[in-house]
Amino acid sequence: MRDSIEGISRRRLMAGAAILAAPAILPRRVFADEPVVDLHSPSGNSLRHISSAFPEKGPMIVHRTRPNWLEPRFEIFDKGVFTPNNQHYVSWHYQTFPTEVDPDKFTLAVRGHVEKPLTISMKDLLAMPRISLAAVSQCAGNSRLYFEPGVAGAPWANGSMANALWTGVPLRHVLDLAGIKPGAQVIRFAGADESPAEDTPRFMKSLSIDHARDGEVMLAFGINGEQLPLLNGFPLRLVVPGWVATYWIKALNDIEVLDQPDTNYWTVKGYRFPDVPDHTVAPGQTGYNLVSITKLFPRSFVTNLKDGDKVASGKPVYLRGIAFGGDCGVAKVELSLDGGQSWQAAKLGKDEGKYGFRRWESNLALPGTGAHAVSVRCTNSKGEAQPLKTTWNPQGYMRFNVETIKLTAA
Ligand SMILES: Nc1nc2c(c(=O)[nH]1)N[C@H]1C(S)=C(S)[C@@H](COP(=O)(O)O)O[C@H]1N2
Ligand SMILES: [Mo]
Repeated sequence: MRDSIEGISRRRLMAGAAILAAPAILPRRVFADEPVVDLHSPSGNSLRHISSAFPEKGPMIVHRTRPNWLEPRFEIFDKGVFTPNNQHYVSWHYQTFPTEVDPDKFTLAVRGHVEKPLTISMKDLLAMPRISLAAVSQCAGNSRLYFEPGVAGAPWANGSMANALWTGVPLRHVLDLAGIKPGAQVIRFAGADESPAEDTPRFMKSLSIDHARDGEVMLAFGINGEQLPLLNGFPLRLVVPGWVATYWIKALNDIEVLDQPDTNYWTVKGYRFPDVPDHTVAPGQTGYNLVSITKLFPRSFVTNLKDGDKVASGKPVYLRGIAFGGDCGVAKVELSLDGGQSWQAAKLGKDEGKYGFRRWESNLALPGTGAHAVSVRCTNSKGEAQPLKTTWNPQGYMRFNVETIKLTAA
């Protein structure tokens, strides 16, 4: 296996040198000759360059170069339920993200309200008990480009999501080694990207102690059997299965057990959305509370055809896609040709784990020639279904409504 997880070593130091050079050669004009993609945003602002210039990444749609906002073309989600590492989207808040990492020197601190503060090396971690599980990492702002009216924030199309087989040490194991003291309240996580300015808060998120000790939250060094790409948090990241990627701290080097609530900006103020049904409000609406985004919601997409495609009439059209349940598995995926009045079940593919993507497929008979709107809906194993009504909030967070594509049969 290329780049085996055990093989995190000096080889990476060599790669590090090349990685360091990459951001420096990425001014806008580099993209002049590169392909452009139209993301069909309802509010304009649809054209993006595609670049293969980023380290360990294939062709990526570039929303911002520094710090990076990169996503793959949506077609790649048709190839299988595991997103290739070189097509895994990239998002960083701050320019201070690491462009070079020496895994021999990298350490993870476990400190604060513990019996025994620890400084753990990658070698130590690689010798600890490990688990693997499939889970979707999705940015809270995935699909923000399709909010109508448009909103501020990273203008993601539908590709700031990825499913991977993650390998790492259960966080519980490391917390038990350090020994959480009685009176501890929350556990806070931070990475190697320091605060970029004195008045700018370091990027940090926290989890309750029970959640952190659930045996699934992990310190991951492996992704689909390889080491983490630098831009995805090499050499170590937090994986919080079923929760939004905001919590999945990259280049994780600091775990702090607090004996009081976490009052840092990113925990208290950042990443909140309206505390109303489906987290959906009308533009201009006021008088609601905000609540922190935590778990993922069910979503589903058609991947083998796209909006506007032409299909042959007179025979069923083969449709295929992916779905995920959020913080539990996919119970069913259904299709509708009448705007959600009636639904027919699609066939589900192999279950690779409840937090991952699940493939679905269907042979759908279109009633006659002309335009047809095809809607797809996922219901998760807790019975939560994607809403028909389009989700909207001023922050552009957590779109999860039923998606619809138009096909023309001729
Ligand atoms: N250290 C660190 N971790 C971070 C972030 C960050 O800015 N710094 N961004 C978070 C957010 S909002 C997202 S969407 C994911 C993106 O992970 P990826 O780049 O591996 O896709 O990382 C999360 N972890
Ligand atoms: Mo994000």
